[in-house]
Amino acid sequence: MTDAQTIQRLRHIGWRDQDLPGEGRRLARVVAQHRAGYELHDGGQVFSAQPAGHFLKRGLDPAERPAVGDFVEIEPGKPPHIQIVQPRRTVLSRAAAGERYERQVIATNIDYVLVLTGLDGDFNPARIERYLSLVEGSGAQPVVVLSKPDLNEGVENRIAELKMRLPEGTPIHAINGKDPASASVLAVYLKPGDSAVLVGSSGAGKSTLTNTLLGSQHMAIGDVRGHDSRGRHTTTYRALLQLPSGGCLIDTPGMRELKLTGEENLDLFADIDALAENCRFADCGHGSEPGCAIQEALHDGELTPERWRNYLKLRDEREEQANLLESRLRRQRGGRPTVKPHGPRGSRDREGW
Ligand SMILES: Nc1nc2c(ncn2[C@@H]2O[C@H](COP(=O)(O)OP(=O)(O)OP(=O)(O)O)[C@@H](O)[C@H]2O)c(=O)[nH]1
Ligand SMILES: [Mg+2]
Ligand SMILES: [Zn+2]
Repeated sequence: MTDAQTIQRLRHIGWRDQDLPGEGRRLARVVAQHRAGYELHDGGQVFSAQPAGHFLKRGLDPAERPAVGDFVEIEPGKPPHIQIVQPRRTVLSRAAAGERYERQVIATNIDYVLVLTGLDGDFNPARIERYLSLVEGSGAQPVVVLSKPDLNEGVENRIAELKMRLPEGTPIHAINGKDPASASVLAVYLKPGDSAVLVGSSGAGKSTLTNTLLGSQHMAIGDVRGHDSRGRHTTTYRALLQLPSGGCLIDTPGMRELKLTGEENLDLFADIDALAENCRFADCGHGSEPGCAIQEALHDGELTPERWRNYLKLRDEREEQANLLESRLRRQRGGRPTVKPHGPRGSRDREGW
């Protein structure tokens, strides 16, 4: 097969470059990761592969291991082995839950992050802000998608509330995930060559929407609990699927915890930083100081207490995580082990979130 033919085939699975990386190795995209190994797609077929030994070394930053969305070079064999991860165009990550600082890659080489929230008991603007903070550093565009409008009467009010609260220009769509006509507004994010990842709480309707866009019942769907709209963690692994539209969509398990990595800019709250510039004292604590612009904005209703609290929470968390990241990098530079030895499952695969 000529390079042009290979590129043509890889385009079906989201390859964007005009060229192939050198060496003539076979290239494929990671479409799923299981405890037992990876599933790859080369634009023509799906096959299983194992990571090469160097990806399993202790102390290796888990973010450097192959992740769903990656284009990887493969060494043929039975099974084939992933040798090299191609440079990532974009990366969406979060910090893993637990004591030890660790970045966990959610998806790579994506153009859009579809942040899905149910308009039922799942609706939570502070959580959407948290997602958007994580998306900021990824290089991908955030799109807020509100599911289950058919279960809620106050849809317009909730959209208006979000429009006020989120940065201008953030796309917000309310769609019934079960209805193909309704879901078709997302087609602009799923054109041939585009890749998008769906994130959101368990039960938000990620797999329902995936199936609707796919036109088949590929992913399992689970009920939500009546009293709090929570899902049952039905999806347990990330899966990249080719859509009939020509785009690629990654469905993910619902996330329980969404810790910042410390690399966020929190640009989403730039208006609050600008407000604080107007405080009379440069070191204003925004408490009872005279001439505090934040207190004034809270008093005037220009800034809601809820958003202010969320900003403080995310800012402190970002700070704390940035310090942990910094000390981790310092240790790495010093050449000492960066993490305590742990079992083979410790950081390799933490699905189930
Ligand atoms: N009425 C209504 N129900 C929906 C909609 N979207 C999803 N659901 C229902 O919500 C429940 C959860 O859907 P799933 O697609 O399994 O949710 P999920 O986000 O994939 O959940 P996890 O895999 O657990 O993370 C199912 O009962 C769906 O039928 C919608 O737009 N309207
Ligand atoms: Mg699911
Ligand atoms: Zn102040």
